[in-house]
Amino acid sequence: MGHAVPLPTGTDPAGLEDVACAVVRAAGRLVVEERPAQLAVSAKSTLTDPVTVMDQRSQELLMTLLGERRPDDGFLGEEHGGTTGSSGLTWVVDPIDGTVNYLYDIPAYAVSVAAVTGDPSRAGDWQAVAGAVLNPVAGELFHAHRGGGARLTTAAGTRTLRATAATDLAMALVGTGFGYDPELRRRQAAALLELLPRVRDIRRHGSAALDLCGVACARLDGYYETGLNAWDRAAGELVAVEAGAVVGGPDGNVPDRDLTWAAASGLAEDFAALVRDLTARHVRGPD
Ligand code: LIP
Repeated sequence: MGHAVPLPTGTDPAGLEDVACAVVRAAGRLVVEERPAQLAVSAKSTLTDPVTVMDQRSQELLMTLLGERRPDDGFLGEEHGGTTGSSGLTWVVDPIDGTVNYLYDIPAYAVSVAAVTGDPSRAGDWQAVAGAVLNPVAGELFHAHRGGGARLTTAAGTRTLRATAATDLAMALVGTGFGYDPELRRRQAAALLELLPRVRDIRRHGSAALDLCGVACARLDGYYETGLNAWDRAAGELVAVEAGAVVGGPDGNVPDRDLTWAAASGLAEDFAALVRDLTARHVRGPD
């Protein structure tokens, strides 16, 4: 989660959480209700790294809504260069996290929005203050603010989230994901080969934001991935920590592109040691 970055004077984390919830709901309605039958797709980093017209429309809507509500804040989104604000807060946005799932109409994608202090372009130099992750098809809204706990709101109501009480790696259900670059995927597969016999099983849902919320709501005991950007993880990390999970990276508690992990607190020490070792030897190491 990075080192503590002071909150700008007058910051209201609970109010920022309400803003995050409101804007992800609006963007969630857009991406579900206006999803065209024929989805126009273009490639980003590789041919398997898509962006759709709905990613762009969702981000434009989020920029507009956040600009109306929080005109002095900065903005950093997956599909758009950042804008610097004057308030000391920046909104970090993934307009559709799990774009491949969205493309295939698999109901496991999310709109993820977080308000952060510090510089979200530099790992470890920012901290989430409030955030929301919405799975618009499942109608599941995960939300939290710093020091305020984490909640899941559905049509049935709102409940407080707690990560699992897991302590045994061999019984841990672990989420992960893979990058868009074939060489990275080869390395991630080599790490997975060693991990799989050491845990109960893995799940690959296709959305980092939902995987981090999965740890928060006890649907996963742990999660790890290489290659995540701030927008993939800013809100989900906060939800996980506020639900009592531990979040970290390759060294200490700072997640970054090399490694982001989250785990139930009783599992965290062993899980962190395992995924750090596998990542260092297979993903970041020499051939
Ligand atoms: C996705 C992540 C997921 C990862 C995918 C992709 P996107 O983000 O949320 O965890 O495994 O490769 O990076 O590109 O759908 O916003």
